[in-house]
Parts: sequence; structure tokens; C-alpha cells
Amino acid sequence: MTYELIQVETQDRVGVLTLNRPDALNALNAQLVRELGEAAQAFDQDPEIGCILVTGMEKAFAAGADIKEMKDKTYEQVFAEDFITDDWEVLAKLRTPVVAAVSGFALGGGCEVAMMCDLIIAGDSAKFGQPEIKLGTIPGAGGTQRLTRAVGKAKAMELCLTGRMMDAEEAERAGLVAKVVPAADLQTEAMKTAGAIAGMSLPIAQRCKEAVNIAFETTLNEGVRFERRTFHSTFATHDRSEGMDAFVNKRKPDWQHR
Ligand code: CO8
Repeated sequence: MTYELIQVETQDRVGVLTLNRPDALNALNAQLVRELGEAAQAFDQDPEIGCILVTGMEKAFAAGADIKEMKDKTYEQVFAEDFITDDWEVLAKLRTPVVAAVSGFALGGGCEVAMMCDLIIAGDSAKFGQPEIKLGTIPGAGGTQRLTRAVGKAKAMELCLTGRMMDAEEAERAGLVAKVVPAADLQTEAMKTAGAIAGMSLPIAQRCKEAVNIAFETTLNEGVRFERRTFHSTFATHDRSEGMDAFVNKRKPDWQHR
């Protein structure tokens, strides 16, 4: 597959997707979103990929949905197309763990794409925001929901209603990002985390991710029950036996990803 607006590469067991539309600060037009979704799904179905890393460029992870593409759409059109389309939700539905490495602007749809990933590592230049209100609209790809779950109502409400940007330090304090690193080290640091995840047993990492995500969708009781049954299911895998045997025998586990 060849792509125009993203770069796709593999490093060990990490599949790297780099948004690459520099002239528009990686504004997410239909083509970019389609390419990102297709490439992410291909990695998700590849048993040789244990983690997907989504990143952008130094100045911007993505400055939002493409306003120029969106500006003349009518209500009839957006309703008929169900804009945004399912392409946008692809990242949120992947089973392989996904890390976002964010440098520069992650605004509007860009912030929403980062939040669809399982965890965000931010360069200290990162700026997050949902500025849609300044354009006379509201977030449309999960911003009001995922940001609120990540940082709580007070800060989410303030960010969505004022459209102000939040820097990386504030985003980390608020719980939106897992860690902040110097911008110059972002790719290396994000690759370390993605590599560590990719070094685990894939079917176990998939179960782990699913269990954490359930916390956002259900009650505590149901979530704990789901976790326990999923924990039990790891006992049906080769890698659970291997992991415990390796610990007891003081050796490195040799994951078979089954
Ligand atoms: N859409 C289209 N083009 C963009 C976008 C964008 N979101 N952001 C930047 N660009 C373009 C600029 O128009 C400019 O192009 P040109 O050189 O042709 O004029 C180029 O990128 C560089 O941008 P700037 O000159 O503006 O760069 P600055 O460093 O001065 O400013 C900012 C950087 C602050 C990031 C500024 O570009 C900005 O405010 N961008 C818009 C941010 C924004 O409002 N994002 C939200 C968009 S709406 C949204 O995401 C809704 C999501 C809903 C779900 C998805 C539906 C499909």
C-alpha cells in the first residue's frame, strides 16, 4: 500500500504511523483520516506488530480537522454522510495497544485522535485543546467525552468552552498524558515505551488494554467482574505459563504470542 499523507514504517515489533501533511500542520482531511485508518488496521491485523505508535511532526501532531474542507458543508450533507465517518473511530477500536507521541499542536480533531490512542507521551512543546467553539461548532470526534473522562468535568468544560490551549505540563498534571519528555527526545522516548509494550505477549497486552478500557464504559462491579474473567482467560494461553515459568527459573520469557 502506498500512502501520500502518512508515513508507515516498522521498527522491530512497533508499527509507526507518522502524519505527514506539513503544509497544513497535519490538518485531518478525509484522505489523511482514511489513510491513517487503513494503515492502522493493517498493523492491527499483523501478528508481528505488538504496538502501534502514532506521531506527527515537531510543530504539530495535528491542528485539527481540515477547516477548509469542512467549511462549505451543509447540514444535509454532514447528516447524510454521518460526518464524521467511521474512519475517524478506527484508532479507538484497534486491539493492538496504540501510543501517541505528541509534539506541538494537538487541537480539535488532532487532540481527539491523540485521545483515541491508549496513552499519550508528550514532548514539552505539546499544546492540547478543543478550539472548535471559536469556529462556531463543538468537538465532533469524541472530544467532549474522552477529554472529560481524562481530565474531569471542570477542566474539560473550561477547555471546551473557552477553546484555550493547555501545555504539556498541565496536560500531565490533569491526567491527559502519561509523561512529558523534552521535545527533542520525544521519538526516542515514545519508541522506548512502544518497544516495551511490543516486547510483551500480544494476546495478553490486548486483554490488558481491553480490561483498562472497560473502566470507562461500565460500573465498578461489572468492570471488576470483566477483569477477573479476563484474568482467568490468560490461564488458557501458552504465554501465561511461559511468563510464570520464566520468573521462577530466573530467565527471560520467550513469548509465543499465543
Ligand atoms: N484546517 C485546515 N488548515 C489548517 C488547519 C486546520 N485545522 N490548521 C492549520 N492549517 C493551515 C493554515 O491554514 C495554514 O495554511 P496556509 O499557509 O495555506 O494559510 C498552515 O496550516 C499553517 O498554519 P498557520 O499559518 O495558521 O500557523 P500558525 O503557527 O500561525 O498557527 C495554529 C498554528 C494555532 C495551530 C493555527 O493554525 C490554528 O489555529 N489552526 C486551527 C486550529 C483549530 O481550530 N482546530 C480545530 C479544527 S475543527 C475540528 O478539529 C473539529 C473536529 C470535529 C471532528 C472531525 C470532523 C471531520
